[in-house]
Amino acid sequence: MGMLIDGEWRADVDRFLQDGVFIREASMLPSATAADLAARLSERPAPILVASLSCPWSHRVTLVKAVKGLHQIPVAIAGEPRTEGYRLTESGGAILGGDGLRHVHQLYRATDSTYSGRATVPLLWEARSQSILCNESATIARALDLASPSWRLAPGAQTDALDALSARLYNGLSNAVYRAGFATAQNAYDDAVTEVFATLDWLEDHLTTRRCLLGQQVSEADLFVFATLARFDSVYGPLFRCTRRRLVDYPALWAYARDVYSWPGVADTVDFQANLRGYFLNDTDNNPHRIVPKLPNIDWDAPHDRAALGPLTIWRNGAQAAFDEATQHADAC
Ligand SMILES: N[C@@H](CCC(=O)N[C@@H](CS)C(=O)NCC(=O)O)C(=O)O
Repeated sequence: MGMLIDGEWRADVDRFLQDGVFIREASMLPSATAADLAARLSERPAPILVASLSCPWSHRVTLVKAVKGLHQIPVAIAGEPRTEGYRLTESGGAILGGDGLRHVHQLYRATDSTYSGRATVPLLWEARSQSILCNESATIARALDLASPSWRLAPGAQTDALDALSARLYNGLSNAVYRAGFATAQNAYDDAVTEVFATLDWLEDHLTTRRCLLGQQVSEADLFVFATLARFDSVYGPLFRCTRRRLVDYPALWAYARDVYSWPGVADTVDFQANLRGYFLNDTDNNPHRIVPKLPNIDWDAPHDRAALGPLTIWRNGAQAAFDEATQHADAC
């Protein structure tokens, strides 16, 4: 793994575990607010999003960007092989324009020459100031939503409800799969995996009668949970031992995941092979020989048959409006 200590890359410092339980470090860089970031996103040149194809926190942000049609925000991809943490792909380094930019940790050091902490993605990079504006996916996602104002994935009136839902799904599912996968003690694994499946059972129940997490309304919560569901059967089952059931064994949840997958822009953000490689080639604690498994065919394009639960809606100008499934709701930002 490795991380930065006083601005120096230290390969010998590993992920943080306490009594066999994996603890994800909170984003350590100071961040502008989502509203300030949204204003910066309308400047030209726009800040650059640095994201990894396999990382679910990056995926949350690229999903919001795609569904809101924010094509003008450039993306630099950080990907495999992971030497000194996330490495920038050649095209990613070129987009960032820095000669000799190879690693994400260099962006952190440029921002704060004495930074101590993990060099995580996603992040928003501002070329003019040569600094990271934000390294927290939830804030970046809200900023992108605000930057494209004609409709909202996280309307102001619903942010408290969405924050509570996000916290529940983060603790019980999206981060709990990592607690299962990175556990180094049986009881830590048992606790995590119990939470994962209790949360999936709750989602199955909730989504049996609702098209989306907020009823019929498309929201950021659907995109956030989708980033985890899209990795469940290929990665979190086989690699992180979340094996009690598969996503495809949950009729409503699996159909819901395919419904979200069919929304405009979503499929283009998903790279199933990059997900597999990103985890199986780099998590050498769980997969020391770096063998990438062959998986059964999973048909994400199968009809989801969820229209009977009602038409999808969006939050536009303080009211529900139809989500035209064939059109991107793009804004020029
Ligand atoms: N709070 C961050 C967490 C992001 C995060 O943990 N990203 C992982 C990739 S999936 C990462 O960059 N890990 C590298 C490391 O921890 O060294 C967010 O949601 O933006």
